[in-house]
Amino acid sequence: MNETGGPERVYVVLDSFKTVTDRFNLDIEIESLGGNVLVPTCVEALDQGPAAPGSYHGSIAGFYDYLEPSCAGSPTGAEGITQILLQPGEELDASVETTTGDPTLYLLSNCAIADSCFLANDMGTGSTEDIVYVNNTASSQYLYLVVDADTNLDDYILDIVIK
Ligand SMILES: [Ca+2]
Ligand SMILES: [Ca+2]
Repeated sequence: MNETGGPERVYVVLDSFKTVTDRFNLDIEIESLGGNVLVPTCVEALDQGPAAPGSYHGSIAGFYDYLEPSCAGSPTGAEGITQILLQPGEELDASVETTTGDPTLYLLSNCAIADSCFLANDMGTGSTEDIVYVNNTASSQYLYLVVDADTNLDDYILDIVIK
């Protein structure tokens, strides 16, 4: 990831132990990351409105521990929240990667009420986690996606896919 704030030149090298004579295919993807999509409080998540699908790089350093839903194992670290809007039949695929800690991802139906947590995933003990949810109801749903942990997290990359 280019974190310099300006353009950065890097070199991709194809190397091997033998002389490569065959054809090869090299796939290179360059993706622009959005900024902070997670906010510290329910009120700010409501103000911000639904997150657009995409990949975001931000930080939740300095956020607070307001939410400790039991459905997510009562995570005692600070959390970041973003609103998600799902139309009927749409699927949310969210995944998070953090530079430190052991994140938990969960969904709230009401961002002011921790016990409105209805789906959580804390399968991994490392720095990545993902969650999948399908709106099988007949109406659109406003949900709140939360990145939380037992200890305070810092930088994150959050991918939000809605299909
Ligand atoms: Ca928390
Ligand atoms: Ca985890």
